[in-house]
Amino acid sequence: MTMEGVTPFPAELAHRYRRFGYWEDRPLGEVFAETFSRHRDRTAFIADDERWSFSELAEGSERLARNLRDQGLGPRSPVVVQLPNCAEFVVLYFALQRLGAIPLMALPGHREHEIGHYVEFIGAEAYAAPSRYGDFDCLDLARRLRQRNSELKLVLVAGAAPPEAGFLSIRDLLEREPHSSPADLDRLAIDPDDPCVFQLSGGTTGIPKVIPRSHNDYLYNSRLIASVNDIRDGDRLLVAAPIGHNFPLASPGIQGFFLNGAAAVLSRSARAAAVLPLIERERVTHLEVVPAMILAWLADEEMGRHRLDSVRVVNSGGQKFQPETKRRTETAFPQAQVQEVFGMAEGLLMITRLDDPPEVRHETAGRPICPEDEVRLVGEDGLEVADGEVGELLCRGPYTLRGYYRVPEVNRRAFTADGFYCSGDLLRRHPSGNYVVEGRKKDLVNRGGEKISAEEVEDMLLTHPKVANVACVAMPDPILGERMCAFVQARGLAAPTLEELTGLLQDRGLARFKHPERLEVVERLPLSPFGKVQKSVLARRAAELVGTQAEGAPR
Ligand code: OOB
Repeated sequence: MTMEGVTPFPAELAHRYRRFGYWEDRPLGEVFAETFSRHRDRTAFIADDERWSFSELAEGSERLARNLRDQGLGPRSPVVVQLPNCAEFVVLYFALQRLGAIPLMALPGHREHEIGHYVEFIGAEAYAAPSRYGDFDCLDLARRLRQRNSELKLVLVAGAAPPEAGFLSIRDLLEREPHSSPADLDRLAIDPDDPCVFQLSGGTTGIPKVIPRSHNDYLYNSRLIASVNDIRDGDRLLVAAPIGHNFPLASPGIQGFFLNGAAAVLSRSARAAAVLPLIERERVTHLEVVPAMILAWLADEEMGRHRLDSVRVVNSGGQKFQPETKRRTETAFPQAQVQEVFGMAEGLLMITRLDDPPEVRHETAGRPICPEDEVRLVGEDGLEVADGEVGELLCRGPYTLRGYYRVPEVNRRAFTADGFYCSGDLLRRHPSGNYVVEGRKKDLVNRGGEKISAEEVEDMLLTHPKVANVACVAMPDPILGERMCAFVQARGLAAPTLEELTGLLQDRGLARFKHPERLEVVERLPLSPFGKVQKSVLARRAAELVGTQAEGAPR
Protein backbone atom coordinates (compact mmCIF):
# COMPACT_ATOMS: atom_id res chain seq x y z
CA MET A 1 0.00 0.00 0.00
CA THR A 2 1.38 3.37 -1.04
CA MET A 3 1.96 5.61 1.95
CA GLU A 4 -0.57 8.45 2.34
CA GLY A 5 0.75 11.70 0.79
CA VAL A 6 3.27 9.96 -1.50
CA THR A 7 2.70 9.95 -5.28
CA PRO A 8 3.58 6.50 -6.64
CA PHE A 9 5.36 5.86 -9.93
CA PRO A 10 2.90 4.63 -12.58
CA ALA A 11 2.87 0.83 -12.76
CA GLU A 12 4.29 0.58 -16.30
CA LEU A 13 7.31 2.76 -15.48
CA ALA A 14 7.91 0.97 -12.18
CA HIS A 15 7.82 -2.28 -14.08
CA ARG A 16 10.33 -0.93 -16.59
CA TYR A 17 12.76 0.25 -13.89
CA ARG A 18 12.58 -3.17 -12.25
CA ARG A 19 13.04 -4.99 -15.53
CA PHE A 20 16.23 -2.99 -16.20
CA GLY A 21 17.45 -3.96 -12.74
CA TYR A 22 17.56 -0.35 -11.53
CA TRP A 23 15.24 -1.04 -8.61
CA GLU A 24 16.41 -3.86 -6.38
CA ASP A 25 13.31 -4.09 -4.17
CA ARG A 26 15.38 -4.28 -1.03
CA PRO A 27 15.29 -1.85 1.89
CA LEU A 28 18.31 0.41 2.04
CA GLY A 29 19.13 -0.69 5.60
CA GLU A 30 19.40 -4.32 4.56
CA VAL A 31 21.66 -3.50 1.62
CA PHE A 32 23.97 -1.39 3.78
CA ALA A 33 24.09 -3.97 6.60
CA GLU A 34 25.34 -6.46 4.01
CA THR A 35 27.78 -3.93 2.52
CA PHE A 36 29.22 -3.14 5.95
CA SER A 37 29.88 -6.81 6.69
CA ARG A 38 31.58 -7.28 3.31
CA HIS A 39 34.08 -4.51 4.11
CA ARG A 40 34.34 -5.25 7.84
CA ASP A 41 37.97 -4.34 8.47
CA ARG A 42 38.15 -1.20 6.41
CA THR A 43 37.72 2.33 7.73
CA ALA A 44 34.20 3.59 7.13
CA PHE A 45 34.58 7.14 8.37
CA ILE A 46 36.63 9.56 10.39
CA ALA A 47 34.90 12.23 12.48
CA ASP A 48 36.35 14.49 15.19
CA ASP A 49 39.47 12.26 15.39
CA GLU A 50 37.39 9.13 15.89
CA ARG A 51 37.85 6.33 13.38
CA TRP A 52 35.00 3.91 12.75
CA SER A 53 35.52 0.67 10.82
CA PHE A 54 32.67 -0.82 8.81
CA SER A 55 32.24 -3.52 11.46
CA GLU A 56 31.92 -0.87 14.17
CA LEU A 57 29.39 0.97 12.04
CA ALA A 58 27.48 -2.28 11.44
CA GLU A 59 27.38 -3.14 15.14
CA GLY A 60 26.66 0.43 16.25
CA SER A 61 23.81 1.01 13.83
CA GLU A 62 22.29 -2.41 14.62
CA ARG A 63 22.39 -1.83 18.37
CA LEU A 64 21.05 1.70 18.03
CA ALA A 65 18.25 0.41 15.79
CA ARG A 66 17.28 -2.22 18.40
CA ASN A 67 17.27 0.41 21.17
CA LEU A 68 15.15 2.75 19.06
CA ARG A 69 12.82 -0.16 18.35
CA ASP A 70 12.46 -0.51 22.13
CA GLN A 71 11.44 3.16 22.16
CA GLY A 72 8.68 2.51 19.63
CA LEU A 73 10.26 3.57 16.33
CA GLY A 74 9.71 1.35 13.31
CA PRO A 75 8.72 1.35 9.64
CA ARG A 76 7.39 4.74 8.48
CA SER A 77 8.21 6.51 11.78
CA PRO A 78 9.01 10.10 10.77
CA VAL A 79 12.10 11.57 12.44
CA VAL A 80 13.48 15.11 12.03
CA VAL A 81 17.29 14.92 11.97
CA GLN A 82 19.26 18.14 12.50
CA LEU A 83 22.77 16.95 13.26
CA PRO A 84 26.15 18.38 12.29
CA ASN A 85 28.81 16.37 10.42
CA CYS A 86 29.52 13.97 13.29
CA ALA A 87 29.64 10.24 14.03
CA GLU A 88 26.17 10.31 15.54
CA PHE A 89 24.69 11.38 12.20
CA VAL A 90 26.16 8.42 10.35
CA VAL A 91 25.29 5.76 12.88
CA LEU A 92 21.78 7.16 13.41
CA TYR A 93 21.09 7.42 9.69
CA PHE A 94 21.85 3.75 9.12
CA ALA A 95 20.03 2.73 12.32
CA LEU A 96 16.90 4.50 11.08
CA GLN A 97 17.31 2.72 7.74
CA ARG A 98 17.41 -0.65 9.55
CA LEU A 99 14.07 0.27 11.12
CA GLY A 100 12.46 1.59 7.96
CA ALA A 101 11.97 4.90 9.80
CA ILE A 102 12.04 8.04 7.66
CA PRO A 103 14.57 10.73 8.57
CA LEU A 104 13.86 14.25 7.34
CA MET A 105 17.14 15.98 6.58
CA ALA A 106 17.00 19.38 8.28
CA LEU A 107 20.01 21.67 8.03
CA PRO A 108 22.09 22.86 11.00
CA GLY A 109 21.12 26.44 10.06
CA HIS A 110 17.38 25.83 10.44
CA ARG A 111 15.65 27.43 13.40
CA GLU A 112 12.29 27.22 15.13
CA HIS A 113 10.30 28.33 12.09
CA GLU A 114 11.65 25.52 9.91
CA ILE A 115 12.06 22.75 12.51
CA GLY A 116 8.63 23.49 14.02
CA HIS A 117 7.05 23.27 10.61
CA TYR A 118 8.76 19.99 9.71
CA VAL A 119 7.93 18.32 13.02
CA GLU A 120 4.29 19.20 12.61
CA PHE A 121 4.04 18.56 8.87
CA ILE A 122 5.42 15.01 8.94
CA GLY A 123 4.11 14.19 12.44
CA ALA A 124 7.62 13.50 13.71
CA GLU A 125 7.98 10.89 16.46
CA ALA A 126 11.58 11.92 17.19
CA TYR A 127 13.87 14.92 16.76
CA ALA A 128 17.64 14.37 16.66
CA ALA A 129 19.94 17.33 17.37
CA PRO A 130 23.01 18.40 19.29
CA SER A 131 22.28 20.27 22.52
CA ARG A 132 23.05 23.56 20.79
CA TYR A 133 24.23 25.32 17.67
CA GLY A 134 26.09 28.43 18.87
CA ASP A 135 23.54 30.47 20.81
CA PHE A 136 20.62 28.38 19.57
CA ASP A 137 19.44 25.91 22.21
CA CYS A 138 18.03 22.86 20.39
CA LEU A 139 16.85 21.20 23.61
CA ASP A 140 14.77 24.22 24.61
CA LEU A 141 13.21 24.12 21.17
CA ALA A 142 12.58 20.39 21.61
CA ARG A 143 10.74 21.05 24.89
CA ARG A 144 8.48 23.61 23.21
CA LEU A 145 7.85 21.33 20.25
CA ARG A 146 6.90 18.45 22.52
CA GLN A 147 4.27 20.64 24.18
CA ARG A 148 2.72 21.43 20.81
CA ASN A 149 3.06 18.01 19.14
CA SER A 150 1.82 14.97 21.00
CA GLU A 151 3.44 12.50 18.54
CA LEU A 152 6.92 13.84 19.31
CA LYS A 153 7.94 11.28 21.92
CA LEU A 154 11.71 11.24 21.63
CA VAL A 155 14.55 13.73 21.54
CA LEU A 156 17.80 12.08 20.45
CA VAL A 157 20.77 14.13 21.54
CA ALA A 158 24.28 14.13 20.11
CA GLY A 159 26.18 14.71 23.36
CA ALA A 160 24.80 14.49 26.88
CA ALA A 161 21.03 14.36 27.29
CA PRO A 162 19.28 16.18 30.15
CA PRO A 163 17.74 13.87 32.78
CA GLU A 164 14.22 14.34 31.47
CA ALA A 165 11.71 11.81 30.20
CA GLY A 166 11.96 11.35 26.45
CA PHE A 167 15.47 12.85 26.09
CA LEU A 168 18.07 10.21 25.20
CA SER A 169 21.73 10.48 24.37
CA ILE A 170 22.65 8.70 21.11
CA ARG A 171 25.96 7.61 22.65
CA ASP A 172 24.10 6.03 25.61
CA LEU A 173 21.88 4.15 23.18
CA LEU A 174 25.00 2.82 21.47
CA GLU A 175 26.14 1.30 24.78
CA ARG A 176 22.86 0.13 26.24
CA GLU A 177 21.75 -3.53 25.98
CA PRO A 178 18.50 -3.55 23.98
CA HIS A 179 15.45 -5.75 24.57
CA SER A 180 14.67 -6.12 20.88
CA SER A 181 16.68 -8.83 19.19
CA PRO A 182 18.33 -8.80 15.76
CA ALA A 183 15.54 -11.14 14.64
CA ASP A 184 12.99 -8.50 15.71
CA LEU A 185 14.63 -6.12 13.22
CA ASP A 186 14.66 -8.76 10.48
CA ARG A 187 10.93 -9.26 10.97
CA LEU A 188 10.04 -5.61 10.30
CA ALA A 189 8.08 -5.23 7.08
CA ILE A 190 9.74 -2.45 5.07
CA ASP A 191 8.29 -1.65 1.66
CA PRO A 192 11.12 -0.65 -0.74
CA ASP A 193 8.68 1.71 -2.47
CA ASP A 194 8.21 3.64 0.79
CA PRO A 195 10.25 6.77 1.40
CA CYS A 196 13.59 6.00 3.04
CA VAL A 197 14.31 9.68 3.51
CA PHE A 198 12.57 13.03 3.31
CA GLN A 199 14.78 15.52 1.54
CA LEU A 200 14.01 19.24 1.47
CA SER A 201 13.26 21.15 -1.66
CA GLY A 202 15.32 24.16 -2.67
CA GLY A 203 11.86 25.62 -2.49
CA THR A 204 10.06 28.48 -4.15
CA THR A 205 6.89 28.36 -2.09
CA GLY A 206 6.09 30.08 1.19
CA ILE A 207 6.29 26.76 2.99
CA PRO A 208 9.32 24.53 2.28
CA LYS A 209 8.40 21.33 0.47
CA VAL A 210 9.25 17.78 1.49
CA ILE A 211 10.63 15.29 -1.03
CA PRO A 212 9.96 11.60 -0.45
CA ARG A 213 12.82 9.48 -1.88
CA SER A 214 12.11 5.74 -1.94
CA HIS A 215 14.48 2.93 -0.93
CA ASN A 216 14.45 1.80 -4.55
CA ASP A 217 15.20 5.17 -6.08
CA TYR A 218 17.70 6.41 -3.49
CA LEU A 219 19.88 3.33 -3.59
CA TYR A 220 19.94 3.41 -7.37
CA ASN A 221 20.75 7.15 -7.30
CA SER A 222 23.89 6.50 -5.23
CA ARG A 223 25.05 3.35 -7.02
CA LEU A 224 24.77 4.94 -10.41
CA ILE A 225 26.48 8.27 -9.74
CA ALA A 226 29.23 6.46 -7.81
CA SER A 227 29.91 4.40 -10.93
CA VAL A 228 31.04 7.51 -12.85
CA ASN A 229 32.98 9.07 -9.96
CA ASP A 230 36.19 7.00 -10.22
CA ILE A 231 35.97 5.50 -6.71
CA ARG A 232 38.80 3.05 -6.01
CA ASP A 233 39.81 0.90 -3.05
CA GLY A 234 41.15 3.04 -0.24
CA ASP A 235 39.59 6.26 -1.53
CA ARG A 236 38.34 8.92 0.86
CA LEU A 237 35.62 11.52 0.45
CA LEU A 238 35.75 14.80 2.33
CA VAL A 239 32.33 15.83 3.69
CA ALA A 240 32.40 19.49 4.70
CA ALA A 241 28.97 20.58 3.41
CA PRO A 242 25.97 19.73 5.65
CA ILE A 243 25.93 15.93 5.55
CA GLY A 244 22.15 15.47 5.33
CA HIS A 245 21.96 17.34 2.03
CA ASN A 246 21.38 15.07 -0.95
CA PHE A 247 24.82 15.86 -2.44
CA PRO A 248 27.07 14.69 0.48
CA LEU A 249 24.57 12.06 1.64
CA ALA A 250 23.84 10.27 -1.59
CA SER A 251 25.20 11.85 -4.77
CA PRO A 252 27.51 9.94 -4.48
CA GLY A 253 28.24 11.10 -0.93
CA ILE A 254 28.63 8.73 1.97
CA GLN A 255 26.12 6.27 0.48
CA GLY A 256 28.05 6.00 -2.78
CA PHE A 257 31.41 5.69 -1.04
CA PHE A 258 30.24 3.11 1.51
CA LEU A 259 28.63 1.01 -1.23
CA ASN A 260 32.12 0.78 -2.73
CA GLY A 261 33.86 0.06 0.58
CA ALA A 262 35.46 3.52 0.50
CA ALA A 263 35.60 5.96 3.40
CA ALA A 264 34.32 9.42 4.38
CA VAL A 265 36.19 12.10 6.30
CA LEU A 266 33.77 14.41 8.10
CA SER A 267 34.50 18.03 8.90
CA ARG A 268 32.18 20.17 11.02
CA SER A 269 33.51 23.29 9.38
CA ALA A 270 33.92 24.16 5.69
CA ARG A 271 36.60 26.77 6.40
CA ALA A 272 40.03 26.44 4.78
CA ALA A 273 41.79 26.31 8.16
CA ALA A 274 39.74 23.24 9.14
CA VAL A 275 39.47 21.46 5.81
CA LEU A 276 42.90 21.79 4.18
CA PRO A 277 44.89 20.20 7.05
CA LEU A 278 42.33 17.37 7.10
CA ILE A 279 42.77 16.73 3.37
CA GLU A 280 46.52 16.55 3.88
CA ARG A 281 46.44 14.37 7.01
CA GLU A 282 43.84 11.88 5.78
CA ARG A 283 45.05 11.79 2.15
CA VAL A 284 41.56 12.68 0.88
CA THR A 285 40.94 11.69 -2.75
CA HIS A 286 37.50 13.22 -3.46
CA LEU A 287 35.90 16.54 -2.53
CA GLU A 288 32.25 17.48 -2.78
CA VAL A 289 31.96 21.23 -2.72
CA VAL A 290 29.72 24.11 -3.63
CA PRO A 291 31.61 26.77 -5.63
CA ALA A 292 31.43 29.19 -2.68
CA MET A 293 33.58 26.81 -0.62
CA ILE A 294 36.30 26.50 -3.24
CA LEU A 295 36.30 30.25 -3.93
CA ALA A 296 36.81 30.93 -0.23
CA TRP A 297 39.68 28.39 -0.06
CA LEU A 298 41.37 29.80 -3.15
CA ALA A 299 41.37 33.24 -1.52
CA ASP A 300 42.71 31.92 1.81
CA GLU A 301 46.37 32.09 2.81
CA GLU A 302 46.11 28.51 4.19
CA MET A 303 45.96 27.35 0.58
CA GLY A 304 49.69 27.33 -0.09
CA ARG A 305 50.53 25.59 3.19
CA HIS A 306 49.29 22.05 2.60
CA ARG A 307 49.96 19.05 0.40
CA LEU A 308 46.83 18.58 -1.63
CA ASP A 309 48.10 16.14 -4.25
CA SER A 310 46.06 13.20 -2.90
CA VAL A 311 42.90 14.79 -4.36
CA ARG A 312 41.92 13.26 -7.73
CA VAL A 313 38.32 14.42 -8.11
CA VAL A 314 36.67 17.69 -7.08
CA ASN A 315 32.90 17.39 -7.45
CA SER A 316 31.29 20.78 -7.57
CA GLY A 317 27.52 21.22 -7.48
CA GLY A 318 24.62 23.23 -6.17
CA GLN A 319 25.47 26.39 -8.06
CA LYS A 320 27.06 27.45 -11.33
CA PHE A 321 30.83 26.97 -11.32
CA GLN A 322 32.64 29.25 -13.76
CA PRO A 323 35.08 27.58 -16.23
CA GLU A 324 37.83 29.94 -15.11
CA THR A 325 37.39 28.92 -11.48
CA LYS A 326 37.51 25.25 -12.48
CA ARG A 327 40.88 25.86 -14.09
CA ARG A 328 42.16 27.65 -11.00
CA THR A 329 40.93 24.78 -8.84
CA GLU A 330 42.86 22.29 -10.97
CA THR A 331 46.01 24.35 -10.48
CA ALA A 332 45.54 24.49 -6.71
CA PHE A 333 44.85 20.73 -6.52
CA PRO A 334 47.58 19.62 -8.93
CA GLN A 335 46.39 16.02 -9.41
CA ALA A 336 42.67 16.77 -9.53
CA GLN A 337 40.00 17.03 -12.17
CA VAL A 338 36.90 19.10 -11.52
CA GLN A 339 33.77 17.08 -12.18
CA GLU A 340 30.64 19.19 -12.05
CA VAL A 341 27.37 17.79 -10.71
CA PHE A 342 24.10 19.43 -11.61
CA GLY A 343 21.81 17.86 -9.06
CA MET A 344 18.65 18.40 -7.13
CA ALA A 345 17.12 16.90 -4.02
CA GLU A 346 14.13 16.06 -6.26
CA GLY A 347 16.24 13.47 -8.10
CA LEU A 348 17.79 14.02 -11.53
CA LEU A 349 21.58 14.11 -11.57
CA MET A 350 23.73 15.35 -14.40
CA ILE A 351 27.48 15.10 -14.21
CA THR A 352 30.42 15.74 -16.49
CA ARG A 353 32.39 12.59 -17.27
CA LEU A 354 36.05 12.44 -16.32
CA ASP A 355 36.92 11.47 -19.90
CA ASP A 356 35.00 14.37 -21.45
CA PRO A 357 37.41 16.68 -23.31
CA PRO A 358 38.72 19.36 -20.89
CA GLU A 359 36.78 22.19 -22.53
CA VAL A 360 33.52 20.21 -22.24
CA ARG A 361 34.32 19.38 -18.62
CA HIS A 362 34.98 23.04 -17.91
CA GLU A 363 32.14 24.61 -19.84
CA THR A 364 29.19 22.31 -19.17
CA ALA A 365 27.33 20.92 -16.16
CA GLY A 366 27.29 17.38 -17.55
CA ARG A 367 24.58 15.06 -18.75
CA PRO A 368 22.15 12.68 -17.01
CA ILE A 369 23.53 9.55 -15.36
CA CYS A 370 20.84 7.09 -16.49
CA PRO A 371 19.67 6.22 -20.02
CA GLU A 372 16.12 6.24 -18.65
CA ASP A 373 16.43 9.83 -17.43
CA GLU A 374 14.04 11.71 -19.69
CA VAL A 375 14.99 15.35 -20.14
CA ARG A 376 13.05 18.04 -22.03
CA LEU A 377 13.86 21.70 -22.49
CA VAL A 378 10.68 23.68 -23.06
CA GLY A 379 9.75 27.30 -23.83
CA GLU A 380 7.00 29.44 -22.27
CA ASP A 381 4.47 27.63 -24.48
CA GLY A 382 5.39 24.26 -22.95
CA LEU A 383 6.79 23.01 -26.26
CA GLU A 384 10.33 21.75 -26.70
CA VAL A 385 12.78 24.42 -27.87
CA ALA A 386 15.01 23.91 -30.92
CA ASP A 387 18.29 22.12 -30.22
CA GLY A 388 20.82 24.58 -28.78
CA GLU A 389 18.15 27.01 -27.52
CA VAL A 390 17.55 27.79 -23.86
CA GLY A 391 14.50 26.17 -22.23
CA GLU A 392 13.15 25.14 -18.86
CA LEU A 393 14.37 21.72 -17.76
CA LEU A 394 11.61 19.16 -17.26
CA CYS A 395 12.62 15.70 -16.13
CA ARG A 396 11.33 12.25 -15.29
CA GLY A 397 13.13 9.01 -14.51
CA PRO A 398 13.85 6.11 -12.14
CA TYR A 399 15.07 8.29 -9.25
CA THR A 400 13.13 11.54 -9.78
CA LEU A 401 10.14 12.22 -7.52
CA ARG A 402 6.59 12.08 -8.84
CA GLY A 403 5.17 14.47 -6.28
CA TYR A 404 6.07 16.42 -3.16
CA TYR A 405 4.80 15.00 0.11
CA ARG A 406 1.21 15.92 1.05
CA VAL A 407 0.77 18.99 -1.19
CA PRO A 408 -1.53 17.93 -4.07
CA GLU A 409 -2.27 21.53 -5.10
CA VAL A 410 1.46 22.38 -5.41
CA ASN A 411 2.01 19.16 -7.34
CA ARG A 412 -0.52 20.15 -9.96
CA ARG A 413 1.73 23.11 -10.82
CA ALA A 414 5.14 21.50 -10.30
CA PHE A 415 4.52 18.48 -12.56
CA THR A 416 3.18 18.05 -16.08
CA ALA A 417 0.21 15.77 -16.69
CA ASP A 418 2.60 13.03 -17.80
CA GLY A 419 4.68 13.29 -14.62
CA PHE A 420 7.65 15.43 -15.64
CA TYR A 421 9.03 17.56 -12.81
CA CYS A 422 9.26 21.25 -13.83
CA SER A 423 12.60 22.27 -12.35
CA GLY A 424 12.50 26.02 -13.00
CA ASP A 425 16.12 25.78 -14.23
CA LEU A 426 17.00 27.18 -17.66
CA LEU A 427 19.39 25.00 -19.65
CA ARG A 428 20.79 24.72 -23.14
CA ARG A 429 22.11 21.66 -24.89
CA HIS A 430 25.79 21.96 -25.75
CA PRO A 431 27.01 20.50 -29.07
CA SER A 432 28.83 17.80 -27.05
CA GLY A 433 25.47 16.48 -25.81
CA ASN A 434 26.09 17.82 -22.32
CA TYR A 435 24.01 20.67 -20.88
CA VAL A 436 24.87 24.23 -19.89
CA VAL A 437 23.01 26.00 -17.08
CA GLU A 438 21.90 29.45 -18.30
CA GLY A 439 19.86 30.68 -15.34
CA ARG A 440 16.52 29.93 -13.76
CA LYS A 441 12.96 31.15 -13.75
CA LYS A 442 12.14 30.00 -10.23
CA ASP A 443 11.84 32.59 -7.52
CA LEU A 444 14.70 31.78 -5.19
CA VAL A 445 18.08 33.04 -4.12
CA ASN A 446 21.00 30.61 -4.36
CA ARG A 447 23.29 31.73 -1.55
CA GLY A 448 26.42 29.62 -1.74
CA GLY A 449 24.33 26.57 -2.72
CA GLU A 450 21.75 27.15 0.04
CA LYS A 451 18.44 27.84 -1.63
CA ILE A 452 16.20 30.53 -0.15
CA SER A 453 12.58 30.82 -1.24
CA ALA A 454 11.85 34.51 -1.84
CA GLU A 455 8.20 33.92 -1.05
CA GLU A 456 8.92 32.42 2.35
CA VAL A 457 10.87 35.52 3.41
CA GLU A 458 8.44 37.98 1.78
CA ASP A 459 5.46 36.38 3.53
CA MET A 460 7.12 37.05 6.87
CA LEU A 461 8.31 40.57 6.04
CA LEU A 462 4.80 41.55 4.94
CA THR A 463 3.68 41.19 8.55
CA HIS A 464 5.97 44.07 9.59
CA PRO A 465 3.86 47.18 10.36
CA LYS A 466 6.16 49.45 8.32
CA VAL A 467 6.04 47.24 5.20
CA ALA A 468 3.36 47.84 2.57
CA ASN A 469 4.90 45.55 -0.05
CA VAL A 470 8.16 43.70 -0.48
CA ALA A 471 10.06 41.76 -3.14
CA CYS A 472 13.23 39.78 -2.39
CA VAL A 473 15.68 39.18 -5.22
CA ALA A 474 19.21 37.89 -5.74
CA MET A 475 22.12 40.32 -5.87
CA PRO A 476 25.45 39.04 -7.16
CA ASP A 477 28.25 38.21 -4.74
CA PRO A 478 31.81 37.25 -5.75
CA ILE A 479 32.08 34.33 -3.28
CA LEU A 480 28.54 33.18 -2.45
CA GLY A 481 27.26 33.72 -5.99
CA GLU A 482 24.19 35.47 -4.68
CA ARG A 483 22.84 37.16 -1.58
CA MET A 484 19.32 38.37 -0.92
CA CYS A 485 18.28 42.01 -1.36
CA ALA A 486 14.84 43.13 -0.12
CA PHE A 487 13.06 45.92 -2.01
CA VAL A 488 10.49 47.44 0.31
CA GLN A 489 7.64 49.83 -0.27
CA ALA A 490 7.05 51.49 3.09
CA ARG A 491 3.68 51.82 4.76
CA GLY A 492 3.29 55.46 5.79
CA LEU A 493 6.20 57.79 6.17
CA ALA A 494 8.63 55.88 8.34
CA ALA A 495 10.58 53.33 6.32
CA PRO A 496 11.88 50.26 8.20
CA THR A 497 15.62 49.67 8.64
CA LEU A 498 17.34 46.42 7.67
CA GLU A 499 17.89 45.70 11.38
CA GLU A 500 14.18 46.09 12.10
CA LEU A 501 13.35 43.63 9.35
CA THR A 502 15.95 41.03 10.28
CA GLY A 503 14.92 41.51 13.93
CA LEU A 504 11.42 40.40 12.97
CA LEU A 505 12.76 37.37 11.05
CA GLN A 506 14.94 36.48 14.02
CA ASP A 507 11.96 36.71 16.41
CA ARG A 508 9.95 34.48 14.11
CA GLY A 509 12.71 31.87 14.23
CA LEU A 510 13.67 31.99 10.55
CA ALA A 511 17.08 30.48 9.74
CA ARG A 512 19.68 33.24 9.63
CA PHE A 513 21.02 32.27 6.19
CA LYS A 514 17.61 33.33 4.82
CA HIS A 515 17.77 36.89 6.16
CA PRO A 516 18.10 39.59 3.48
CA GLU A 517 21.49 41.27 3.56
CA ARG A 518 20.56 44.51 1.88
CA LEU A 519 17.48 46.73 1.99
CA GLU A 520 16.37 49.12 -0.72
CA VAL A 521 13.39 51.29 0.13
CA VAL A 522 11.44 52.24 -2.99
CA GLU A 523 8.47 54.46 -3.55
CA ARG A 524 6.74 51.85 -5.64
CA LEU A 525 7.64 48.32 -6.75
CA PRO A 526 7.72 47.96 -10.55
CA LEU A 527 4.60 46.12 -11.70
CA SER A 528 3.80 44.32 -14.91
CA PRO A 529 0.62 45.22 -16.80
CA PHE A 530 -1.03 42.35 -14.87
CA GLY A 531 0.02 43.89 -11.58
CA LYS A 532 2.73 41.34 -10.81
CA VAL A 533 5.98 42.59 -9.28
CA GLN A 534 8.64 42.59 -12.01
CA LYS A 535 11.46 40.86 -10.25
CA SER A 536 13.72 40.89 -13.30
CA VAL A 537 13.76 44.71 -13.13
CA LEU A 538 14.64 44.58 -9.45
CA ALA A 539 17.34 41.94 -9.98
CA ARG A 540 18.98 44.19 -12.57
CA ARG A 541 18.77 47.13 -10.19
CA ALA A 542 20.31 45.05 -7.37
CA ALA A 543 23.14 44.00 -9.70
CA GLU A 544 23.80 47.63 -10.62
CA LEU A 545 23.87 48.56 -6.95
CA VAL A 546 26.65 46.07 -6.24
CA GLY A 547 28.34 46.76 -9.55
CA THR A 548 28.43 43.35 -11.29
CA GLN A 549 26.13 41.20 -13.35
CA ALA A 550 23.83 38.66 -11.66
CA GLU A 551 24.73 35.09 -12.58
CA GLY A 552 21.71 32.86 -12.23
CA ALA A 553 19.06 35.40 -11.37
CA PRO A 554 15.52 34.87 -12.66
CA ARG A 555 14.89 36.16 -16.13
C1 OOB B 1 21.64 20.42 -5.17
O1 OOB B 1 20.37 20.17 -4.77
P1 OOB B 1 19.31 21.25 -4.26
O2 OOB B 1 18.02 20.53 -4.18
O3 OOB B 1 19.81 21.95 -3.05
O4 OOB B 1 19.21 22.38 -5.38
C2 OOB B 1 18.84 22.08 -6.70
C3 OOB B 1 19.01 23.30 -7.57
C4 OOB B 1 18.88 23.01 -9.04
O5 OOB B 1 17.52 22.97 -9.43
C5 OOB B 1 19.63 24.20 -9.61
O6 OOB B 1 18.84 25.35 -9.56
C6 OOB B 1 20.78 24.37 -8.66
O7 OOB B 1 20.34 23.82 -7.43
N1 OOB B 1 22.00 23.65 -9.08
C7 OOB B 1 22.91 24.11 -9.98
C8 OOB B 1 23.91 23.11 -10.05
N2 OOB B 1 23.58 22.10 -9.22
C9 OOB B 1 22.41 22.45 -8.64
N3 OOB B 1 22.97 25.23 -10.70
C10 OOB B 1 24.04 25.38 -11.53
N4 OOB B 1 25.02 24.47 -11.66
C11 OOB B 1 25.01 23.32 -10.94
N5 OOB B 1 25.99 22.42 -11.07
O8 OOB B 1 22.07 21.54 -5.23
C12 OOB B 1 22.47 19.22 -5.51
C13 OOB B 1 21.99 17.94 -5.28
C14 OOB B 1 22.75 16.84 -5.61
C15 OOB B 1 24.02 17.02 -6.15
C16 OOB B 1 24.51 18.29 -6.37
C17 OOB B 1 23.73 19.40 -6.05
